[in-house]
Amino acid sequence: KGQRPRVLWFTGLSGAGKSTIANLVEKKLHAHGRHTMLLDGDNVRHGLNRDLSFTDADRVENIRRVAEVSKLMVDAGLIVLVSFISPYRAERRMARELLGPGEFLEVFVDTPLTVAEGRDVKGLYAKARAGKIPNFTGIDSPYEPPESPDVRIDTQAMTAEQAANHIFTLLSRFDED
Ligand code: GGZ
Repeated sequence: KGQRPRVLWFTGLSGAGKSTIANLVEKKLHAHGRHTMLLDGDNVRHGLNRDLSFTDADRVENIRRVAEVSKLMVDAGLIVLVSFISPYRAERRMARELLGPGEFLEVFVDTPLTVAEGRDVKGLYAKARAGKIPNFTGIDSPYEPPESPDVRIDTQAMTAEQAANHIFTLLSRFDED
């Protein structure tokens, strides 16, 4: 259960909690002996995609490469956890279509802008409001929320640990389909 190679694609605003939850899900998968790969800005934007900025075109290219790399990893038998804002519906759809049927699960980490900005753990929203970070998602760059995500996490209604448990349970259930 929960063995099948596929991509768990986390999308949501900066500071929504994507990476925290993805890391907890990965721990659970490891505890159950599964092989995983977690792709996020920390390990991708500093390496493979270090030539890319946050313009519309570069975000599109960021997500395209991440989708292609994810596909290679799924083909290698991994469960891939992808944690990027991935703000555009068209690019998320492209990723879904690139992967095989049932291999792409969209996880919407639904934290409203007011909440993410209110937390502002890294102080990025304050900088963006002050005009020091141009094209910041939610401020002067759009975020298009998923219309029918496979999983929606209301981060105001549950802890990150509860969210991770929920996703882990759903993963085993998706395997039965
Ligand atoms: C949004 C930005 C920006 C701009 C730097 N807009 O909270 P973080 O810091 O750790 O996560 C954000 C991360 C977003 O990169 P992604 O590769 O996930 O974005 S996308 O999918 O849209 O390509 C934030 C930081 O990078 N960051 N500048 N302008 N977030």
